[in-house]
Amino acid sequence: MSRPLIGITLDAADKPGRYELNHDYATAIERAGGIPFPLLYMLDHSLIPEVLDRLGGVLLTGGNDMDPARYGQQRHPNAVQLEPERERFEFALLEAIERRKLPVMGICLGCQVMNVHRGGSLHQFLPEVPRENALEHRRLDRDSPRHAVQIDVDTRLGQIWQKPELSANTYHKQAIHRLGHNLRVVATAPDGVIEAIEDPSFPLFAAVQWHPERLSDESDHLAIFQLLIQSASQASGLRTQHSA
Ligand SMILES: [Mn+2]
Repeated sequence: MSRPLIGITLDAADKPGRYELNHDYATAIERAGGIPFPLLYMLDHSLIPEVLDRLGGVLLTGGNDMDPARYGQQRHPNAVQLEPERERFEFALLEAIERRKLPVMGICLGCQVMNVHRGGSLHQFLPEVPRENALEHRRLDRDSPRHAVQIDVDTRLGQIWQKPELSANTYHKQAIHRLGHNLRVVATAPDGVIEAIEDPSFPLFAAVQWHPERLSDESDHLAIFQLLIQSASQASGLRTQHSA
């Protein structure tokens, strides 16, 4: 059976007019059994359906902070603006992904985009969010920033681990506040911060707040990409049957 093609969203490079992608995302997709395919945000949005026709699934990658006007807030002084062309593309892409229920996995910013697309909101700066036993979710100067996440194993994403807790890395200052429509929480940090979500009514519409692509040599984190590849293979198989 051939490997499914998995679209990966790109970030803006520091130099204007260039795209950027950390190798880790593509390596993780390849390790998990897919073929990575870059999704260029300067693409004419009317071509999105044609691109999605060729893909088995999509990975929404990390990045800076989206425009908080999308969830009715003013920008926090510590928020770092996401490239607006990328932001517009990702919301248009997600709209088209949902329309055809294409398998999609979000990472970090991707998780936040999926929540806000469904009408949810974000905490813009976690260090200012009062909560018990607050953890530091930003990288700061630690070499290997990690915290535990508690898993709801009775979920599509949660069942891949078959255990109630795992160790995740953490590089974010924003996180989900109000959950979007039809989404449920899959994992939380010990201080209550939402670390993974899904829409149980889709073949795969799931996201994590941490960066599993940097840990794809650990089976717990590679499993996230394997779930995307497995869902993409099933979706591609169905499509081939229908067009046969
Ligand atoms: Mn975290």
